[in-house]
Amino acid sequence: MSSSKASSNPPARNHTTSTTRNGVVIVNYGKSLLIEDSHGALVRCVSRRNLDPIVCGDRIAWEPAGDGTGVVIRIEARDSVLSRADSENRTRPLAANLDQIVIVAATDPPLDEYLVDKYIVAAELVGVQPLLVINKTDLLDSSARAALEQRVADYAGIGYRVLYTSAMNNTGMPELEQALTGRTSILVGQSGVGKSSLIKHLLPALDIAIGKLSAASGQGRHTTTATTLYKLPGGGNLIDSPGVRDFRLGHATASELESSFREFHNYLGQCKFHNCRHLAEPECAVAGAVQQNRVSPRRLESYRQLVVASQST
Ligand SMILES: Nc1nc2c(ncn2[C@@H]2O[C@H](COP(=O)(O)OP(=O)(O)OP(=O)(O)O)[C@@H](O)[C@H]2O)c(=O)[nH]1
Ligand SMILES: [Mg+2]
Ligand SMILES: [Zn+2]
Repeated sequence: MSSSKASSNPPARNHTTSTTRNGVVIVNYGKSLLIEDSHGALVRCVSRRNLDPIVCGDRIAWEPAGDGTGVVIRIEARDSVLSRADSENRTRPLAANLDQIVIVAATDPPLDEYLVDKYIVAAELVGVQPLLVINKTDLLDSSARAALEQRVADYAGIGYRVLYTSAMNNTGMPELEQALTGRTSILVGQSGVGKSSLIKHLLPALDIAIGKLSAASGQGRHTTTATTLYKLPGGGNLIDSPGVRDFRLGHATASELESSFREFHNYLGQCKFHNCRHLAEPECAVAGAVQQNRVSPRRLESYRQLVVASQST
């Protein structure tokens, strides 16, 4: 995927004046947003009213308003965008111009493989690499660790990279740092798995208010309220996002869904029915692969749940 900067794009003819500047969106608070200008300065901006929703990571064009703030006048073309469906099934962008989706999970809160699968499908649909990070390994004794590795083996077995970390005792940080350097990554996952804690380790200078809110509320929940982009000291960007209880995929066709399960690829086109959807059809090659232990039954179940969910929308 290209990571070309907005400044290398040809300028659009409309709305461009001599005062137009480039910037990258650091955080969108709703009413206002913070952008980083081409000199690295943070500028508070508002969006021109006719613009589509602006998200973290967007490359934008803006104009100074004269009082130290700015007005975003254009969103540059996106290389990639991670989206979700809202409760009314409208597709909502979450972050743009990503190279990698880092799915953070733990055993506290419990590992939710269906959620992990949905993020992997989202990454496959966006065309960016997923990386699975299992955090809080300090909480696991050797038998709990072995049981967890067994559950995660599905992912490693089909070629997804899995890293084990502990933000508590600093395990796995060099590997994580290496996987993030030079890229734009977003950390996603349930609330409380340790996304912000990992970022704090990677960016010790930043005072992320980890756990303050959870301590105050006693809920341990939603300590991160707005998706925010941080610059990594070794190069690259890391986007922290608020934890979710659920993640609903944006619209995907049946063929997009089956293609997003990479271990199905060898079997697609080999089912008895050319339009087999691998639900309950006879002589389904994907179901056959499950019988032969070549495909995980749990992954096929996730696929089926996603097909059924996409039919009901
Ligand atoms: N034992 C242990 N606790 C951790 C670890 N990482 C984070 N925590 C704790 O888990 C809690 C949640 O951590 P956060 O970093 O706020 O989690 P988050 O994923 O950013 O949560 P949201 O912002 O709500 O999505 C805090 O109390 C952290 O101290 C870890 O590796 N081990
Ligand atoms: Mg957080
Ligand atoms: Zn089939």
